[in-house]
Amino acid sequence: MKRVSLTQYLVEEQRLHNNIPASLRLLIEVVARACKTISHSVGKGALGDILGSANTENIQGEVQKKLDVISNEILLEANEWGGHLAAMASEEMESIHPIPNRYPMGEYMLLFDPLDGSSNIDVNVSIGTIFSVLKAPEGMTAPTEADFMQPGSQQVAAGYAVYGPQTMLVLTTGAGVNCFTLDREMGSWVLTQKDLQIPEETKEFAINMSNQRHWYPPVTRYVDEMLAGKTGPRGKDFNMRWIASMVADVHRILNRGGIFMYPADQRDPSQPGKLRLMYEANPMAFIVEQAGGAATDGRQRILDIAPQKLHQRVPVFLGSKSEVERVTSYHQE
Ligand code: P6P
Repeated sequence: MKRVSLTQYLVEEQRLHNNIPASLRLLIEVVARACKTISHSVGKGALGDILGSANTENIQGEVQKKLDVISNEILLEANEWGGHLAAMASEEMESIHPIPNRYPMGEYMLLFDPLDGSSNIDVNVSIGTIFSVLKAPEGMTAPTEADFMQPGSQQVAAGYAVYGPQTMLVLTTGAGVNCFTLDREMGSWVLTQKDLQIPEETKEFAINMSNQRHWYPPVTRYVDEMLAGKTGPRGKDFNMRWIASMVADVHRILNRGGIFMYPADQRDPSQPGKLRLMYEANPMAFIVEQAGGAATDGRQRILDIAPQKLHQRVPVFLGSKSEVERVTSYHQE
């Protein structure tokens, strides 16, 4: 494949699809640069005094890792000055982060999970950054949380960086999904996979099986049928993977198919699952749909959900279309 940089790709996409105006291109390039910085910090490990707990808690009541806080700061500082954003929101911050008055306010709003899968940091397993871009409402002067309450179908861009054996950036602006690999020697993102397509069929599922006794019947039925293998109702054997890092699990599914599930369960009916709608489920659902897959909460398209709260959680079923449709149909019965 001819070597194409992220910037060249974005400029050429704008010519082709007119869906990446200069301010959005700047936003994507700034986020991509921040992910390079995060990758550098992640890569230091114990050599960089970045492992372990920050001895603080985030809005989710989760103990923050040092890298959660560092990554959040990197994204905030990188995006404040460019004039492309009106506000930001993060898994690591209770309320929205308006652009400081000393900088011009832009037309976009950026949401992110700065370091997803952080329980894996200290054991050297792939983690990642997830981001979502919404347009600021016309005429907005002082951003509020209400301005962020837009369904995922309103996203103008979404992506993630995965910090694994390679550092990769996966991006959609609504015209397919493309993947860039970080060339560490040149410090540049290079287009390495174009127009990723998730295989419609699969033999691989991803779920945390330790929650099995808490699942609702549709999920139990769906998983039991796969576990029954060749002699069961599905007539084929399935494999299971669970990295406990959404970015890594979704990246595998984008490349070889599969279904990722984090369902609601009977432990806490008030909490519909663990994953957050605005900066985990929505961006991943946009990417997965753009790659020919599907993403529901068990009943409706994730991208159709009308958000009520910035940090609201949602059940997630995403990946190969035929499997997502099947498990979703079990919820309708
Ligand atoms: P569990 C990471 O903490 C995360 O938010 C996702 O990245 C991941 O898919 C999920 O939680 C793992 O949850 O309950 O298996 O540890």
